[in-house]
Amino acid sequence: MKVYLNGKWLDKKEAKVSVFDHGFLYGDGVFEGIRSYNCLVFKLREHIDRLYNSAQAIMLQIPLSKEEMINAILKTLIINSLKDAYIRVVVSRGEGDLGLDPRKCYGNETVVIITDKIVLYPQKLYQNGMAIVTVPTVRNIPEALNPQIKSLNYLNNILAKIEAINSGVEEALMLNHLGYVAECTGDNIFIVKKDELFTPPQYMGTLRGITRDTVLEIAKSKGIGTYENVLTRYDIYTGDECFLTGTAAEIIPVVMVDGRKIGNGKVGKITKLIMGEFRNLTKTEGIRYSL
Ligand code: PXG
Repeated sequence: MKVYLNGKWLDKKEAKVSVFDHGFLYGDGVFEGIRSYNCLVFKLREHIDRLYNSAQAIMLQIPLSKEEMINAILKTLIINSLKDAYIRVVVSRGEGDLGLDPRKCYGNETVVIITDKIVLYPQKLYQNGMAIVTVPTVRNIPEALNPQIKSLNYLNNILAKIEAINSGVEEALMLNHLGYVAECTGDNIFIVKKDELFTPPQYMGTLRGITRDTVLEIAKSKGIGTYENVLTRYDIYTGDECFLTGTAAEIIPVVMVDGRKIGNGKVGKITKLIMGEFRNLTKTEGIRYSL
C-alpha cells in the first residue's frame, strides 16, 4: 500500500509524521472521509469543499489547490489499484514546537491521503437493523468547537462511542447541550414518520453530512416530504422508522433506541427505498478514474 505524504507516494511503513506535528500533539488539523465505488469517487467536490471550509475555519492553509488535491486523491487510488475504496484525507498544522502557537508551524502543514478498504458494521446489521443508545456525553457546542469543522479532535465523538460500546451497542445517539437530538458519533440520524423524513438541522450541533444531503435529495426526487426539524428523544422513540447516514456507514437501519423498538422493529419500507436509491446513485455519480 502506498500512502500520499506531502507530495510523495510512500510505502505504508515509510509514511511517518513527526511527533512534533501539532496534529499529533493537539489534534490541530482537519480531515475528510470519502468513498469510491467502482472507479467513481462519490461527491468528491462536496467533500473537498467541506475540507477547505474546515481548514478556513481553523485558519489552516492547505498547501494544495482544490484541483491539486483532487488529482492527488485520484492518483493515490490509481497507484493502489483500488476500484472501491475508503479515502481518508488529513491535513494537520504540521511540525512545530511544544507550544500551542500555530505560527511555529506555518509552511510545515502535513497532507496525508490514505486509500484503503473499510468494513464498518457487519452486513447482518444492514439487513436486520441495529440498536443504539443515547449517551451522557453531549455533542460539542457550536460556540466552542463547531461540529461543522471536521477537526482531528474527535474526542467528543470517541467518548460517546466508548459509552455506546460499554452499553453493548455499536453506535451512540448524541444530544446537544439543550437536550435535543444532534447526531451519532460518525453518522447523521433520520426518522420516518407517516412516510415523511425528519432530521435535525445544522444549528442543533449536527454536522451537515454529505450522505445526509444526498438522502434529502433522494427523498425530494421521490416526492417524499423532508423536514429539518428540532427533534427530541420522544420523536425518535415514536418514529415509524429510523436510520443513520454517513460516508463510512452509508445508510444503516436502526430498529431499537434506548430499549424502545422503533416502529415494528423491522427495517422500514422508506428506509429500504432510500438504501436502494442511494446504492443506485453511487453507481452513476462521482468523479471517474481508470485503473
Ligand atoms: N456526523 C459526524 C460527527 C461525522 O463525523 C457524519 C456525521 C456523516 O457525514 P458524511 O458527510 O460522511 O455523510 C460524520 C462523518 C468512521 C468515521 O470511521 C465516520 C465519519 C468521520 C470519521 C470517521 O465511522 N463520518
